[in-house]
Amino acid sequence: MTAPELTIADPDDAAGQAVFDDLIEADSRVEPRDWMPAAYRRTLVRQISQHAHSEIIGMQPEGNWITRAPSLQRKAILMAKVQDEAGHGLYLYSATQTLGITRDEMTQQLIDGKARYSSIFNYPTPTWADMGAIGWLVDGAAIVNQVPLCRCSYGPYARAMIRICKEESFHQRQGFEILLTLMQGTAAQRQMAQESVDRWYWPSLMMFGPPDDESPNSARSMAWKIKRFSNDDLRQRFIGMLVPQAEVLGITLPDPELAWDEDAQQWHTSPIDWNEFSEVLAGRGPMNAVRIQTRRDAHEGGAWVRAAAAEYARKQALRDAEVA
Ligand code: BYC
Repeated sequence: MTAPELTIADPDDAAGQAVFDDLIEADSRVEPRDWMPAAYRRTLVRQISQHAHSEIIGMQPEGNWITRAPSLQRKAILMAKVQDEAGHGLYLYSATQTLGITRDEMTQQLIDGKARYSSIFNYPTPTWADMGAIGWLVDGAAIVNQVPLCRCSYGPYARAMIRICKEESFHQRQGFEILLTLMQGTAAQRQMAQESVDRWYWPSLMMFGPPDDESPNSARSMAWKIKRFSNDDLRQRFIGMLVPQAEVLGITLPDPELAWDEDAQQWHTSPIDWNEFSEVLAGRGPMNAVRIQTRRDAHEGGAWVRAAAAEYARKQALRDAEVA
């Protein structure tokens, strides 16, 4: 697949820089053919492709439960959710392609283990309650992180995020509803829900990235209005959203120190285990190797579909040329 035709910026174009600065200052959108600094382009390729990969890898932990969902209705809902994630990945790959990289290149980086994707998808899903915890915590964190991205300065990313966020809201509610049903069930079901939240809570806090003083990309991304809020600010907002919802569920968030600090006007938490986060990012999380191997197998197994589609397109183009 070829990259869309682009005028890649002359990095020393002072007039282009001035127009770009004005667009950012005015809170307008930068579009694919606009001049943009090379580092802005690189940052977007990095963030949007990582986001796309996260959606695609994120299908695996839940896909694992489609055949085992406890009812036909649960199965249909879960299948729809996982399909939504495939769709999100495709919008995001398309948005990244507008920056001059091909989907083939991005896919190759992913299956070669060279690309990042969200740390959260390197954890296993051994119980049905994990479908609830993923929806409530993982999609919940995704919404908090992604709603501000609807106002990101890069037009194609911002527009993709609008639809994605609408679908994520549905995902979050379905997760909450799974947990609520379990919490209203038997003692064993309540225990399963709590045990799952115990496992997913801390990794979901890590989804927002390292603390602000250890986040090398934040300052520049915020100046460019790609990111609108810092990692820690969003993490705080997420905790504030969870606390009342946990009360409704009757679930305990697994942090004995969690409390609202009136003086600091923020949530006080136990220390987050950033060592665990680094291990997962370094490829040593519980499921990193399985996730990449599964994606690689799927890509290789799908080669015949790509070949068939390309051949169909070639024949179609020939037929169209004959008609013309
Ligand atoms: N996992 O300077 P920082 C979903 C990396 S999909 C892995 O703060 P930045 C869903 C970071 O990339 C959820 N890596 O970076 C799907 C950087 O490394 P590089 C995905 C992480 O970019 C299916 C380094 O750490 N969401 O919700 O300013 C089912 C330093 O970090 C993580 C998105 O992708 C992490 N958690 O901020 C259900 C949202 N955190 O690239 C749900 C879009 C940090 O320099 N992305 N790193 O080698 C973002 O908002 C930002 O990229 C981040 C990180 C907040 C994640």
